[in-house]
Amino acid sequence: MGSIAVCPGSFDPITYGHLDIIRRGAKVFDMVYVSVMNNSSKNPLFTVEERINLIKEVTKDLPNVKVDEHTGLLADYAKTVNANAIIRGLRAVSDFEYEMQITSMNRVLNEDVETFFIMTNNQYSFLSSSIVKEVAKYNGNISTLVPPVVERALHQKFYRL
Ligand code: COD
Repeated sequence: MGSIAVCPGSFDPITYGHLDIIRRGAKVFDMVYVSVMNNSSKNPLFTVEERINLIKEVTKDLPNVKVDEHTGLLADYAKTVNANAIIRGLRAVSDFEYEMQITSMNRVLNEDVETFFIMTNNQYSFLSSSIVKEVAKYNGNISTLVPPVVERALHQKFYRL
């Protein structure tokens, strides 16, 4: 059996920071499932379907990346795709405490899965979906933060362009 990883997230929407983690993960693992977790506690800008379509578009050159969605626990999703790894990105010390908490919980819920952290690329260390949405909303330049297809989708949401 090859190595199968899940790269979970909200991806609302996908940014160059996410994409960098996905690309680097895809070099190490045989198969990477990028899974949009349908997390009801957040109030997303994009529907799950829209987020999936954007991720598919920007990862279409990566043959070992599959895009998926899941409602429920990440640990259960990992079992359904036979994953032995979870990939997470780390940006700053502020990410650490939250990541430690969910990593420990996921290990309790599924002892067959190990979480791996990929350190952000310096140029994306400040980048998050929330910041991108904020800048896009006030018509700031986001061309270095998200792929063109995502930039267009954001403009469409905010300005119906
Ligand atoms: N550089 C590097 N990494 C980045 C960057 C960047 N600029 N931006 C984001 N990332 C990484 C994040 O650190 C994360 O690893 C991943 O990319 C996705 O980021 P987001 O913000 O889209 O997704 P999150 O962090 O909101 O995802 C949280 C989950 C949806 C994975 C989590 O809530 C979850 O697992 N929910 C399901 C229920 C569950 O099982 N909960 C855990 C058990 S308690």
